[in-house]
Amino acid sequence: KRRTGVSAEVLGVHDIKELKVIPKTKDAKMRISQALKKNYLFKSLDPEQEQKVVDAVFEKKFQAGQNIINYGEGGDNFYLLEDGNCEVYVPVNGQPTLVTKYGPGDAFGELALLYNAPRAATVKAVTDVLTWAMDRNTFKVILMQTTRAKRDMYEKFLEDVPLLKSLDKYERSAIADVLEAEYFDPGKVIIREGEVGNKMYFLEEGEAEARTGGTFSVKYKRGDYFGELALLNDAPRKATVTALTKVKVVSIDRKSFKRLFGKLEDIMKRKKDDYRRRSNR
Ligand code: 1OR
Repeated sequence: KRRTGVSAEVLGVHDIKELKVIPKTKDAKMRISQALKKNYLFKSLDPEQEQKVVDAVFEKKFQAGQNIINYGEGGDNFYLLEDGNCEVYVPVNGQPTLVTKYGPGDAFGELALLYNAPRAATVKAVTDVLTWAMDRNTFKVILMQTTRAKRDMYEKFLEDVPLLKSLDKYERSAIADVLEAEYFDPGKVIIREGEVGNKMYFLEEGEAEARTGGTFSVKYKRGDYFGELALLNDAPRKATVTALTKVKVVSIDRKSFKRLFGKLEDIMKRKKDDYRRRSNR
C-alpha cells in the first residue's frame, strides 16, 4: 500500500485503491491527460496516481456568466479548466474586485480543500466553460500531501524575497507550486552568457556571482534573483552566473513566469536599467 507521509487513516480518508471510477470515453481520458500535463500541481504524480485522477474526475460545464465557485461557501470540488475563460473576484471593502483570470490548463478551488476553509474567492465563467472536477476525497488522497508540503516548504523563503514583497500570500503559494530546486557545487556554472534561457532563478542557499565579458560583476545571496532578463526580453543570457559556494536555487519556467510575474515586470525592468547604468553599456 502507498503511504506518503501522513497516513490516509490520520486524514480520515479512503485509500487510493478505493477512489471512485467514473466511466469515460477514450477521447475524454486523453483530453484529461492533456489538461493534467499543463498544470504544475499534477507534475509530480506517478503513473498510478495519474490514472486515478483520470478515473475520478467528472465533467462539469458552466455557461458564460455562471459562477463556478462562490466566495464564502463550503468547498466541495477542485477544478481543472479544459476549455474557456474565468475571472476571479475577491471582496475588497464589500465590492467584488477582479484579482486574476484563468484559461485552459489552470486549476482552482484547492484552498478550501487544503485548509478546510470557506471559498476564498468567486470564480466566474466568462465564456462557456468545460471543467474536470475532482471531489474532495480524491483531492485529499492524491494532491493534499504534496501541494501542502511544497507550499509550506517555500512559504518562509518566498516571504524573504524582496522582489515578491508586493505579492499577497496566495500569489506566493502559486509560485511555490511551480518552483523546482537545483543544486550546484562551488565553481559550477548556473547560467552561461550567450545561451538560450528558459527560466529564472531565486537563490535560496549559498552565494553566486554574475560576470559579463568585461569587468562588471555582481554577487548574489539568499533572496536574490537572476536570469530574468532572458525571459523579459526574449534574449540570450547576458551574463555568466557561477556558484561561489554550495548553492541551492529554485527556478521558475518561462510560461509560469509570464503567468505569475506580470505585475512584477516593472520592478524587474527598473533593476535592468540599473544594471545598464552600472556596467556603462
Ligand atoms: P478556494 O477553494 O478558496 C476559490 O475557491 C479559489 O480561487 C481559491 O480556492 C483559489 O484556487 C482561487 N486569493 C484566494 N484564492 C484565489 C485567489 C486569491 N486567486 C485565485 N484564487 N487572490 C488573488 C491572487 C492573484 C488573492 C486576493 C487577495
